[in-house]
Amino acid sequence: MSVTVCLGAQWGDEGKGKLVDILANDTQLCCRAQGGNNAGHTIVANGVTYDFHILPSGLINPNCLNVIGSGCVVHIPSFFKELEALEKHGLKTEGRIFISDRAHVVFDVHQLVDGLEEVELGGGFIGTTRKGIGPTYSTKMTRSGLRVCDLFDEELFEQKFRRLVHGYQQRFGDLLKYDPEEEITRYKDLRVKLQDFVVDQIPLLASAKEKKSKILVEGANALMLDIDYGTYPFVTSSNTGLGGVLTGLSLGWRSIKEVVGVVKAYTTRVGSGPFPTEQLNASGEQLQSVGHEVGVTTGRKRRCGWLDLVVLQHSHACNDYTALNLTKLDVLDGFDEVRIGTAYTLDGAPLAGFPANPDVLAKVDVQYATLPGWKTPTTAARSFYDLPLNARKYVEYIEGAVGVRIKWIGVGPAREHMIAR
Ligand code: 2SA
Ligand code: GDP
Ligand code: MG
Repeated sequence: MSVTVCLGAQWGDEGKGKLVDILANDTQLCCRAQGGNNAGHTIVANGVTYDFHILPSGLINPNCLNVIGSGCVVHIPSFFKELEALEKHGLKTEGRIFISDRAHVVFDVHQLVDGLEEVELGGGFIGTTRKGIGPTYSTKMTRSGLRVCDLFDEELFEQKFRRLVHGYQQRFGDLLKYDPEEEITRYKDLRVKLQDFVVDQIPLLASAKEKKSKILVEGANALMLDIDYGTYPFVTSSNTGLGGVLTGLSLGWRSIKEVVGVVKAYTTRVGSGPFPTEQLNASGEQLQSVGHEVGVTTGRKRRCGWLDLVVLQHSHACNDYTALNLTKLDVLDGFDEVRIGTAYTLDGAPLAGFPANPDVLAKVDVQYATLPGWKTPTTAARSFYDLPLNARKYVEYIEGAVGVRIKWIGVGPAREHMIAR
């Protein structure tokens, strides 16, 4: 068995879905290990634009099975809604998508609580997607959550679910405007509809191992949103790095052959929290508009800035990438010069490593390298040497600073807009 893991190396939306779709061509199984439908991946294939949230991006390839692993959190009505949208696009998904019976269930009440918790934070709000991700991982950790396997015994489900809701009612009182009966009733139909999609992920992956299948793991969100290594508390509530792959799926470490860090040629972030290379100026606006930087799940404008090598070095230190995919190089085509954050200083003194404290991170000054732009369209390039010299220099600068080979370069949104080196 050989496993390739694709992980976001920055704050998300690097273009993981596109790489996963390309690699799925030669893959038998594509798995999600963590996160829920907070993720958003846009894939342009065969002239069609697909939006994925909880579903793995391997679904576009007709020969690829797809698993939503034990470490994920799933809002079941949204799962079906997304499947139906794909079917409308002509994708045949029957028999190719499975959910682990150990995955936790996101209920509507979790989504309402997500909103209430954001209000509780006042000016310090996280800027979540309000998809109930944080509350569901919280109830997982306090052991009051429900897993997919809990949905199938109607009586026990009701008991556990009412206990969960009761806990929230005690905490929020009248602020929680929610009637559990409607959701309980909805599961009468949903559990029947869901049955064929539920698997014990452990024998499924063990059998893939026996058959020496090629497996892809699609990361959701990204290392800087990791609950332990990201910019806490402005993070999501799962381990988005390599750790989350090992706990979220029963694959074992020995089978992992490649850990690909997906790196956008500049930086974006959605939601609150420090962002040292953010450009609140014309350059930031150019990145936002040329890169069409709008959230796939919430429609929020993404904050934009220059590439940050301190972030990438921290990300590599945590995930130990074996290769990188640099994406959206074409978005820089129109700039006279491009800048790269190379180091942080605090009160004039250089900082070693990436600060854990968000208040420190918010105060750092960034040192930049300025490289000449290339002012030439790159989307038609199909090999490294089709790229203008200054674009190649930009790629090599990043490769040298991170110390990891850039194996793929994205020069446009479609499948064919990818240079493999
Ligand atoms: P949550 O909802 O609890 O996971 O939010 C916590 C933080 O994580 C950020 N987050 C994301 N950042 C980038 N992209 C995400 N997916 C969507 C996309 C986002 C969207 O692909 O565009 O549509 O807005 C994503 N999901 C979570 C979030 O902004 C919070 O900072
Ligand atoms: P993900 O969450 O990491 O899968 O990324 P998203 O799909 O949320 O955001 C990436 C966006 O950039 C999508 O709209 C992609 O279609 C688009 N994209 C991916 N790679 C490239 C590229 O190399 N160039 C351009 N211009 N767009 C790209
Ligand atoms: Mg995304």
